[in-house]
Amino acid sequence: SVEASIPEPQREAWTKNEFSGFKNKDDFEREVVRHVETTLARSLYNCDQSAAYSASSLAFRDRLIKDWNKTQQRQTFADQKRIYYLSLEFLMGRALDNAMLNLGFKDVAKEGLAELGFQIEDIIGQEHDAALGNGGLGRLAACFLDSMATLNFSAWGYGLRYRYGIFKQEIIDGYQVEVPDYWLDFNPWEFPRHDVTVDIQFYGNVRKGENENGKTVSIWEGGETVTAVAYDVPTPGYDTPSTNNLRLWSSKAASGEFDFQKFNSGDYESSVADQQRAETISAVLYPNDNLDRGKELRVKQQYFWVAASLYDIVRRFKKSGRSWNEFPDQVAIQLNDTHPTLAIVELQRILVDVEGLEWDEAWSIFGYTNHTVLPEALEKWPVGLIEHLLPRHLQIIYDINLFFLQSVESQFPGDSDLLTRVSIIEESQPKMVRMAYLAVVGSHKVNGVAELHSDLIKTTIFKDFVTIFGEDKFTNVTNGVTPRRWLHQANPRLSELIASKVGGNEYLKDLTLLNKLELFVDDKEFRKEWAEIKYANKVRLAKYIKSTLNINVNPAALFDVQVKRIHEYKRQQLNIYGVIHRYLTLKAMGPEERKKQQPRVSIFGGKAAPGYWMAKQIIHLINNVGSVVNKDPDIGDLLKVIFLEDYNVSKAEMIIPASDLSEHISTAGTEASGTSNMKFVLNGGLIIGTCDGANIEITREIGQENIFLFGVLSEDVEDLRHAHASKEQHVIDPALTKVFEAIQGGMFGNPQDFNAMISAVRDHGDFYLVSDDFQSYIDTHSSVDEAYRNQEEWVSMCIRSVARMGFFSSDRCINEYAEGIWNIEPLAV
Ligand code: F58
Repeated sequence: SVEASIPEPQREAWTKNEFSGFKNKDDFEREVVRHVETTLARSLYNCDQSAAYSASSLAFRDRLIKDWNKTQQRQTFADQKRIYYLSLEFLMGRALDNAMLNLGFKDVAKEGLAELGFQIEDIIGQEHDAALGNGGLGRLAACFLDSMATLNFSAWGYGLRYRYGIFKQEIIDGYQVEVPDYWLDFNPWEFPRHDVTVDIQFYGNVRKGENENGKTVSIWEGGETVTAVAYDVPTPGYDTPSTNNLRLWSSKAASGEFDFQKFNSGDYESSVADQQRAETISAVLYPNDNLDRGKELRVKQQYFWVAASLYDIVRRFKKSGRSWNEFPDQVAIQLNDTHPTLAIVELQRILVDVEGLEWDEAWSIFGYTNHTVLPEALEKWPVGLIEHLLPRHLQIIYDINLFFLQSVESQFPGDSDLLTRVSIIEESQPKMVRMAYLAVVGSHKVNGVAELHSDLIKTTIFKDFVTIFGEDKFTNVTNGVTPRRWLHQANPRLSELIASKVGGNEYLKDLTLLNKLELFVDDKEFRKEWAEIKYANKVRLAKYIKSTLNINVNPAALFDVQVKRIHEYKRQQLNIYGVIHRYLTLKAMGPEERKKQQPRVSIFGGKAAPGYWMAKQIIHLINNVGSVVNKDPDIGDLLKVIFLEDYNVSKAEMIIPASDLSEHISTAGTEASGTSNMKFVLNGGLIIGTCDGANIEITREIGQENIFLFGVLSEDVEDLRHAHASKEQHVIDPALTKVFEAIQGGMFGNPQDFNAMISAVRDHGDFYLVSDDFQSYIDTHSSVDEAYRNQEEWVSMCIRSVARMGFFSSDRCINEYAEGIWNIEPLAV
């Protein structure tokens, strides 16, 4: 505010004393020592790796916050449109390594730390992942923050500051066990803003009354108030001073909620109950991927976060003194899935009830990104639940629906089936609010995340809406990944080798420059260096496997990796059945023939949602197969099966660069995009995959001769499912039958444990078409083995693929959103 700014005459004293952060190695060391001795109150006699990590992070944080301040000042001064990216998940991973690289000071830090007695890798390894997300959707949000800052867009992320992120996974006796992930003990990357708070209401009643200007409006008087406190996380761009803000809200009891009377009279428990209830809202991330469980606490989280964020956005807008009709020129809000859809309703409430404006739906503010067509993942909330928790919002939802259905009726008179189909309220028992429909009606653009997926939503879940709103409302923005984290940070040696051929690090800001690599595909020396780097990355992973699982794997074997959330649609079961088939085949061979086979290491990783029983059985089977195969003397190095515990972002950074082949094998039409497929190819691995999600566009870019595609096409999936359902007994692929017989014969532990998995294929219609795809999957793996035998050619395929991956940068993706959805230009630095 104006009152808080320093008067002109004293400003010189400020500017001359401005702290500008370290600029060289000596400065850096001084800052680290200062933080160890003062901020941490320790000394050189008491400085372990954890203290060195803390102090290094604080030194970098000091620099970041300077850039952050300047960026915010520049954006405020420019007074242009801002992007607000609303996401319930931001899967950021580690920050220190990223800050060092984006700021261009990793070498300085490395030398400085060495002089102080530490190795930089050890220090980086101390950091706890910021794991505020489930999987692809959350990681996409993190890549977008990196790209928006790198491209100098004025952008804010808004999310929730969960006290517990995604659980940590332990594997005990082959089973997944969940352990809470309390990550906030020491988090140098956030700035609590105890002065930035918003009071959020829940429950209560609605009545008619007068607003501040004497206008009659609906007034909502909440029955419970919870305070949102802002925590700011600076997010630096690469090679630019732009540092954007990720604002995460934390819930606490509204002041005055703590009941001293109860406390003094000895009723301690109920006096803290209110406080606990408030804090519960931001306590924990829901660990389901692609499943909507319809829990009240989840809607509470959503409204709490959306209301606090909108209040903040509106407050910032009003400070500029503009009139409301300029709001759409100043604000673009992207809804990451339907989780923030209540923002549409909340904005309407602010405009109509609080600001007293006329009802107007035609504001082009919201864009909605859809990430799934799976019906079980589409959010629906019981009308009664919304009515109880947010009574005024339910009225507004009914109003939005009424206006919408009236316009549909006038466009298509008499089509009552259509009205029933598209109504935001599903007339079921109980009635439900269809959040995806609300998001479509309330947004000016709806995008899918890969071409196939964007086409599919137009012909399936949103078909009627295309008829009503026209094609233009629906668009595609194929996902991308940030090459800073997923190449430069994760694979420094490859990044350096590439830079030496494509004209330096510029390619990290314009990934299409990778195409210069094509010139070196036939360069023997280059291929050799390339192969050496892959081998070194595999050695590193092999060491990790040895140290965590005590299993020896041969780094010269083909590393075949599938790491992602465990889900039937992603088909880890197809992979493990394939592994069993390979094992049976090897066992049936004579020793001479066996020697000719390509050695393989099958590596799995990923978490199952705690309540997803079938996914947990899949993990169990993988581990059981591993414990049989890995100690079979007939097999030796020919096949190893590894399940890596607790897959997360920082482990992905180690695993992805070490892969020869990765698996992206979802049933066609089920994986909206996938983003790890892009990361694997970018790191010089080939992929085996179905014609699904972004695999299709990867094929278009890199050429079909460089990818191993198999399986049915999405247009055939429905028919196949119908055919299964109509048959008495589903005829299963003969090779798969042998696999099932081995499991049921007890080869991999108690067969009972896997009855449900087998039954899903044999007796319940094989919804994910495991049997239909099995033979072509096995055959394609044979082609992989054959291709891998010719190492020179294999490496050429890898290099060619990397050279053609420019399209999959999240920078391209953000530029497409900026132009096609947000209508915003970057801010000159
Ligand atoms: C993922 N969705 C898609 N959802 O499955 C994947 O194909 C896509 O590449 C990615 O989004 C990015 O677009 C996803 O990760 C979740 O984890 C949700 C979490 C909250 C509950 C519903 C699922």
